[in-house]
Amino acid sequence: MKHADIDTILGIFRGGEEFLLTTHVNPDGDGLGSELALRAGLVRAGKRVRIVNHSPIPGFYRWMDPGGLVERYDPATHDPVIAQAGTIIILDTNQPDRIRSLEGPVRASKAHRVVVDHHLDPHPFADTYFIDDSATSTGELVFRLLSAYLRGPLGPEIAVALYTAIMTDTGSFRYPRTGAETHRIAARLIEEGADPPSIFSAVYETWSPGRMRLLGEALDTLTVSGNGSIAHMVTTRKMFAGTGTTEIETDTFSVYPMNIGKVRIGILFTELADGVKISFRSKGSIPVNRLAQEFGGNGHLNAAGARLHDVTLDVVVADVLRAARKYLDNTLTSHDGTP
Ligand SMILES: [Mn+2]
Repeated sequence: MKHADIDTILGIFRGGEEFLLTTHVNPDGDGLGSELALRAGLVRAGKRVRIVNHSPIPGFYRWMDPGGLVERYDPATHDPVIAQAGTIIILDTNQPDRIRSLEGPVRASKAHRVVVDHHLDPHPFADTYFIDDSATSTGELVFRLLSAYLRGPLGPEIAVALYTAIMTDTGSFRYPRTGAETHRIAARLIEEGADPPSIFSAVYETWSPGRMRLLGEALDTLTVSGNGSIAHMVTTRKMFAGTGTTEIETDTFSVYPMNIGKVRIGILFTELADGVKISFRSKGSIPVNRLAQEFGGNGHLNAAGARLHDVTLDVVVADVLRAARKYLDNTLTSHDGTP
């Protein structure tokens, strides 16, 4: 696997004409903000850029794309575009199956495939990797790239997109890896036109009453085990139907179990039409990315996820809780060296 330095990526930017950007299924603020910022920067430099995603933009992020620049993948429209793109940049994931319906066409394209990401354990499917798993967010990496590429001011469009990316992936500047550099970048983005209260409000103060009821029902399922160290919650298809919500609206629910003082591992199980999604959180040195890997997922030391297909919720919950208990043993610490 070829890990590139910043100059290699800048060379790819300068040498390219047609770029296609994409991110993971159910895109979050980091995936979308990174795409929109990078698009704006490349367009300013005279490049032709399209953003094509597997999923539509979730409702609470739709304000980020007033111009409708993010296209939803449609084979008839986009397969030729993907085939002809000179460069494809995959943002905020390093696993090809996470781009879902784009995986086949992206793999088949003759384009140069670049991954820009901050997750551990990249899969070898692209041509060039720009990965820093000590970064809070892909937005931080795009900031580094665009600061070097554009030289002058970034401007409000890029600043708002990147501030949103970093704010959402750091849990509003409180998750591990949020350091002085992250705040320096945030300060620069504010100077360039990002307004923290309005961005916070646009992302987080947008719930429907149904989403709040869904959270209430999810909290009702909260169960503490492992001598008080593990807390898990469940959301089901029935809850989504009853509250008029979808699985995307469980985004951020996984933080609630962590609010319990003694809890060191928090798990949210989300029942899907075709399986179960699991979100893991941990405190300290407990490597939930390794716990997630046991179930085919990946992520960071303190935040990770997995998706299982053709399984039932009850069986998954029992299996995962059994596996999670092993990680409470303090001798079992991370091999990946991240703080
Ligand atoms: Mn991210």
